[in-house]
Amino acid sequence: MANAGQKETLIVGLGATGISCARFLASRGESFRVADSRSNPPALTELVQDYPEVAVELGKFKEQSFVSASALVVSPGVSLREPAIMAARDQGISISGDIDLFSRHVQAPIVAVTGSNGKSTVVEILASILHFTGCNFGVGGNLDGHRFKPALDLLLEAEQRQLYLLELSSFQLETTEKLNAEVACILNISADHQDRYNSMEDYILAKQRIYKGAKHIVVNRDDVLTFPSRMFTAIRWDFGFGQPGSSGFGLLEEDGEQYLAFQFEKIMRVNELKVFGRHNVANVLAAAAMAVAAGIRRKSIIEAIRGFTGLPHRCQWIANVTGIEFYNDSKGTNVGATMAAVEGLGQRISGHIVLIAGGVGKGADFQTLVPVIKRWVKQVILMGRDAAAMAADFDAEVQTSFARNMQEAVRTAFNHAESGDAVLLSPACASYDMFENYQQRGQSFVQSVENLQ
Ligand code: UMA
Ligand code: ADP
Repeated sequence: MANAGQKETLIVGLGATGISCARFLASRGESFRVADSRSNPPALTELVQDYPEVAVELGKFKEQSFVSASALVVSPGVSLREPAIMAARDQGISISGDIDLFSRHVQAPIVAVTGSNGKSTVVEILASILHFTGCNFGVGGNLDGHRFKPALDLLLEAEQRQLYLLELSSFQLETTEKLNAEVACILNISADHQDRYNSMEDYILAKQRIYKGAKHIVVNRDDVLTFPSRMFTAIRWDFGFGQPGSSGFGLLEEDGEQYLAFQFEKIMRVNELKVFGRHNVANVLAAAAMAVAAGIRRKSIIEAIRGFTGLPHRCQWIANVTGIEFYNDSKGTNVGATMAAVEGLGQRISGHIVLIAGGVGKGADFQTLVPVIKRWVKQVILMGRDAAAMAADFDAEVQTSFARNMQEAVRTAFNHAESGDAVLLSPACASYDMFENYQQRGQSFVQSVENLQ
């Protein structure tokens, strides 16, 4: 694809992002090479089939190859601290990611969400709000399930879109110089991916990059880490559990009843929501604030949140077996998510929770879960690679037992529960030690519950 002697862009990573970058650069007639440290990356067959002339380097990254590129486009799963990438950076070679390319070439406004937890839920609520407005929009980014689409694939669609809705991870934001979003929001920040970052500060700074060049920013009044770390000229909106001011959404109480409120006005009863837990109230308020910032009328916002029933694998009710309720929160992959799920469910049921947790801990400190567990949980069943490390962090402060697989975990949890209790799968960990992904883990839970009946 390249002329002899001409330097090419190097796409680093050949997963969903890498192949989307290849499609995008090819569509623009730009020359590129690809490197992936895996021996058989997921999109290899597709690349070889569609772009047989493109050079692919597999296995350990080679510094020489990186420093001889004209630019690097790095996939989110690859750390910028890889020595070959640092060497390229030292040589002044431009380092970007797919979201950077997206923001440079997009022709319609971007509405973007990041945060440690709740991103997919907020994107889903926003998508349903946009449906009510009749807006022709595209959705993509760090999503999975039915909305999965790498951002750059959106720019190759034939359709002209009026708006793009993006879920962004801290990994994607690390390589994004300036997003220039119409509306950008950080939902919340709690510890995650501490195996990738040197410190919590690095993780927060990565998330904060979403605000760069934004016209409107939306912050969480209850989480100062979501406030911009630098002065921005953007219009600022907010959401939170307290009474709202003139710039956003919150809650108001009247005659013992809680209402969602915009500015000084009640808009609907919290009880009318079909999703449960304070975290979901926060998600609804955040999506509503982002929608207002995007100029959407209140009628569409209210209609959409009234009908929103939540996403699979997020605090999803599965079954009642002999008076014991089973909930699947397989997407609870960090401590903050599991805390929210336990609190939300604990407040809803008359009995106690039996919690199934464990998997790949990503360097988290599980001690921070202990107060919430002590308040709501009678027994924790641990499984997966970091089960013993989690038990050590709990320091005998909570009742724990171990299981070798999901069926055993569900059976043990069932034996510990009684009528009025709930069994909750909310692992606080990634799933890839035992499952392909969190969906497969959730399905395994559902199947194991069915096997009880
Ligand atoms: N990898 C290597 N060597 C390489 C390249 C990747 O070992 O040379 C490994 C990474 O360490 C990682 C895996 O391969 O474990 C996948 O990395 P990738 O960059 O190829 O990932 P993609 O397939 O492009 O998927 C990414 C997001 N995944 C990650 O950031 C890990 C997807 O988010 C996203 O949907 C997709 O881009 C399209 O935008 C998934 C995810 O798990 C849902 N995200 C994390 C999360 O939500 O916690 C951040
Ligand atoms: P993300 O896309 O950021 O991973 P999801 O919307 O998929 O977030 O929700 C993942 C899990 O995070 C849920 O199953 C729930 O346990 C928890 N969660 C969702 N929203 C919030 C929130 N606003 N605050 C804390 N935890 C949350």
